[in-house]
Amino acid sequence: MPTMTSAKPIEVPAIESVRKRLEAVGQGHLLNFYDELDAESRRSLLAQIASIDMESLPGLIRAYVHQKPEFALPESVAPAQYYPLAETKTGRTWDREHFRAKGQSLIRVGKVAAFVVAGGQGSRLGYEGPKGCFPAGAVTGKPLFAIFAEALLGARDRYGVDIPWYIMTSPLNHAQTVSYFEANGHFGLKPANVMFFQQGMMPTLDIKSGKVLMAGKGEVATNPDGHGGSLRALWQSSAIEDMKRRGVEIISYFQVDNPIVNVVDPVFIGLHATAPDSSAQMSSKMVSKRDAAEKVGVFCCHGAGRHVGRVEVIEYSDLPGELAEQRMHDGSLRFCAGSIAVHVLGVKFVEELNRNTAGTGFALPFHRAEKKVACIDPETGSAVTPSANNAVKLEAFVFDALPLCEKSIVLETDRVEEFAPIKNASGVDSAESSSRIQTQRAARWLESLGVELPRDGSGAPDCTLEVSPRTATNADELASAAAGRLPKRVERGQRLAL
Ligand code: UD2
Repeated sequence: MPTMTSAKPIEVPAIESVRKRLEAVGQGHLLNFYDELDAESRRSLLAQIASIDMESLPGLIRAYVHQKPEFALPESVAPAQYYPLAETKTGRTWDREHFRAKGQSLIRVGKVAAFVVAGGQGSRLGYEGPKGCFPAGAVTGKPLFAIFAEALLGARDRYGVDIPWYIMTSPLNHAQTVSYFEANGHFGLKPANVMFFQQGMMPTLDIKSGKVLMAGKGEVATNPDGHGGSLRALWQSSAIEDMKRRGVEIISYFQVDNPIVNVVDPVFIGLHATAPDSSAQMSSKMVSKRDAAEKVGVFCCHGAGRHVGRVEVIEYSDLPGELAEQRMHDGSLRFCAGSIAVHVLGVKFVEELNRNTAGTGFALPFHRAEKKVACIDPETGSAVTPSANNAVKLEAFVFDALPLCEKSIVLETDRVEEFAPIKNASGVDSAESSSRIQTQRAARWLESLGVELPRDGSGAPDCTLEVSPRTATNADELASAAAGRLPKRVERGQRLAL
């Protein structure tokens, strides 16, 4: 199975040159315990240091540690235009079937690859392993990775083509992820079509001094560089090269936490590639925000200035309250387009982003997160278990590439059809809420096909349902896939997987 490396092998430089380089940027403490280390630990520490762009640190520390960067609202910010779900909703009419046909033909000829960002840890979930191994099927308890594999097997059945799948891991979960796929026979996919590569890491910084934290005497504390790091990792790992060799031009991007994501959506792909207001660089899906306070980024556009018309996601924490609350005449939110972190990217776009800066890579802005990070005291070497935030982690966000696109489209989708993320151990966005949405979606599809369903007093389905994306990704596909084998009715409390 192809495992791509995230960067060229690193040559370990001589200790004296490393010391000089570190001292020049105020990070000499990283070698405080060097003399105590055995030969292997010394090598590994020097290799880790060599992999970090030390020269950029003083600038980053000034910008993100010694101050909190102020968010600048784009000039005359306006809500982004979008292709609405109900074609009459915004007065914008469009021919869904036309774009579906366009997308289907691109998929059929092998121009589309799937790409999941799976480098983050499931810590919010209280789950130890890679998040993609988390049991997510409402009835079967199938892990997220198995469900996505079934979506790709379903696409193969429907379009008669193998869709290559690129999986971005991080050093925190790479080996575990790869062995999980091996142990499970790649969930029925051809191993040659499943590619793994690791994202980049950033040094974790002390919140007061900006000095790089040490995880141990021979180990620098690092954190994954955010899902925005995927745009560089796709390039550095040679995944883009591999795509080009296969004739892939379009990347269907999704997060590892959403079991009902439409992994290969022909309508979205068709719009991205052929709509007149798309430059086929990067496109996005949105759902209507539940309420003004929902914690999702919002699609906006620049109403004036150099980037007039360009689309941008503004994080909920950066969107001023008075804008978040603004209403239309019908009472709906003016800034209603919530990001579900589903995108389509052009292979050419990712390549150009990386090529444009003569091999040094392009820079998305970083976002600062304050965290508690266990480390050692750089003077004494004793362990530090912080009780308050002691660290700044820097992460890039993939949606910050949107303003780099000439023209970028946003497609509205229905929450129940495509968004049931598992992020928290309980409550909102938990396995339980995801199972409820999976059931709700399947119930809709089954009822539209004439199956009787039990409902409780609140109108919610009184059963548990799961439809594998291999069987269907919408009611029409379910009608043809399950013709003749659908029950007439589902019993109260029944658990049914199709
Ligand atoms: C993200 C979006 C939010 C909304 C939501 C939808 C951000 C900042 N917020 O929130 O606006 O769209 O998703 O579900 O993006 N990942 C990596 N490497 C990293 C960091 C993350 O692969 O270094 C992956 C991670 O495995 C997961 C995804 O990116 O698949 C989302 O990351 P998150 O859980 O940090 O983002 P979240 O859910 O807070």
